[in-house]
Amino acid sequence: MPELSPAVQDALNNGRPVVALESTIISHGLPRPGNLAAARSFEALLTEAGVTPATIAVIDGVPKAGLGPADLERIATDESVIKVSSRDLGLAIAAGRTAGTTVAATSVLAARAGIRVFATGGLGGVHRGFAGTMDESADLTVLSRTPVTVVSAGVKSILDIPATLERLETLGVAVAGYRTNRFPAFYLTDSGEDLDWRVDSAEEIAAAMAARDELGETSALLIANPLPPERQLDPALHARVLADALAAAESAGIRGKAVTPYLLEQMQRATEGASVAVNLVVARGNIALAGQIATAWSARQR
Ligand code: PSU
Ligand code: MN
Repeated sequence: MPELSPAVQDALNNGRPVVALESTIISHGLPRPGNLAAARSFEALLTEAGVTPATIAVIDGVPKAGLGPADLERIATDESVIKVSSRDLGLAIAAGRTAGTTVAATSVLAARAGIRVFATGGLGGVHRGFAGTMDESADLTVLSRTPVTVVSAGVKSILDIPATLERLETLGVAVAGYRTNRFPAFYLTDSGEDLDWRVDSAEEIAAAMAARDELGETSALLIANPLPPERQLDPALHARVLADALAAAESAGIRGKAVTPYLLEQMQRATEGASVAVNLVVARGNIALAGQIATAWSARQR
């Protein structure tokens, strides 16, 4: 559990680098039809770097790490694919469903498979207006008890970032900026929030992973990897469209797991696709760094 593809099985057996990739970004985060090409390009980035990609999803009730071409296409194109967090996994498996896995669900399956490094675009977190809705992503609580290294461009800028950082601290999730002391904000390079820890190389991150193992640490290590400033969404445009998206979600009464996909889609529409282009740059940068970390980790095990 989960079922490993032959390539993932072989790489794990031989101590070669593997990176887990989430699939909700494919099924619910990026718009069709470009999402399929994006999913393929995420895997190719790793393969070209000598790292085995393990895209994680649930296919007809079978949790899988490493998808074949038909499974990847299904996740990207089939309208009946649902979004599952870790709490949903058992129910989705028993019901034979096909699902994209969030950061929370992907982390749980990656950890079960023995995959140490995982890449996403931007983590979930505490939503703005939390006091009224109590909407906080299970990504945070699951990472508090799942020993994976997650590479993410901070958390999505649609969220309450200072509150999310406070929760990460309370929950015992380790956070370090990659070549920065500032927490990134997904579409934006800098959230304005300071970080206590900065790491500058994949080897340094692998060393921290080893030290955390020695301690018996069971929480996640979050590596916050910012966009280059010249690639970020224009901050003025971002502020304007985000305000509109939040207002639209409020008046449409969007709740629960629909909130994040709804807000991302509103941003896509309002920026005429610019936010999608930035989302792809974010995801690719994180996947490339995750590949370097997995490579440094596997070299340490020899
Ligand atoms: N990163 C992206 N796009 C996404 C997500 C992350 O670039 O769509 C997904 C992840 O799967 C993350 C989820 O776990 O959004 C958060 O959803 P929620 O807020 O409902 O927990
Ligand atoms: Mn939520």
